[in-house]
Amino acid sequence: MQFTIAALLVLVPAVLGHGLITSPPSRPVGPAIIANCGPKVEQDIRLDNTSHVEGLPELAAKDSAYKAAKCNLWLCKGLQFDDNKNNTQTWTAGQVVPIKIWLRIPHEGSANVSIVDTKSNKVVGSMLKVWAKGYAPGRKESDVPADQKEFSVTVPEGLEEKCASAGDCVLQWFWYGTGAKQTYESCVDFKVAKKPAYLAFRA
Ligand SMILES: [Cu+2]
Repeated sequence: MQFTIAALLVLVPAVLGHGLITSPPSRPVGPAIIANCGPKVEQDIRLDNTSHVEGLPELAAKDSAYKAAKCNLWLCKGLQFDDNKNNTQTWTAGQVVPIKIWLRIPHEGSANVSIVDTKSNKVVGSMLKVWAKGYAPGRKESDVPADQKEFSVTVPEGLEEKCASAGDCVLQWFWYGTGAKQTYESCVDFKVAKKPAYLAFRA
C-alpha cells in the first residue's frame, strides 16, 4: 500500500503539467490572483503552473471569492498583471523579442502568439506567430522541434498608444492540444515606448 502511494506521488508531476513562457518572465501567482480568482484557482496553478485552463472554471464556480470579470479566467489563466508588474518589459516597434517556452509535456495541436488588449480581450492586429497544426508533437519535451520552444517575435508598429501602459496589453502564448482537448496560456507584460525621435525620423 505504501509503495503504491509513493509510486503515485512520483507519477503525479509527470502526468500534470504542460508548458509556459519562461523568458521573458510570464505572469506568476500572487496576491492579486487570490483576490480576483479566489484561492482554489490560485492553488491549482501554484501546484502546477504549466497546467491547462479547463478545470479552472469548475474550481472558480465553487469559490465565493471568484470575481469573474476581474479574474478574466480565459486570458492568461486568470493570472494578473499586478502579480507581474515588476517584470514589465519595455519594447519599441520593430524590436525582435526572443521567447523561450518550457514545454513540459507535449500534446500535438495548434498554437499562436499574439498581443491581446486586456480591456476588450481582443487580439490586436495580426498574430505574431501561428502554428496552424503540428505544434508540440510527441510524448516528451525533447520530441518537440526546437523552433517551437525557442523563437522570436517582432513588436508590431503602431502600438505606442494602445499599449502605452503596462497591463493594457499582454503578449499571450496560446496552445491547444487537439487530442487532449486542453488549452495552455502564458502571458508576458509589456509596454511599448515611443522610439527616440531621431530613430523614428530615420525609419
Ligand atoms: Cu495533458
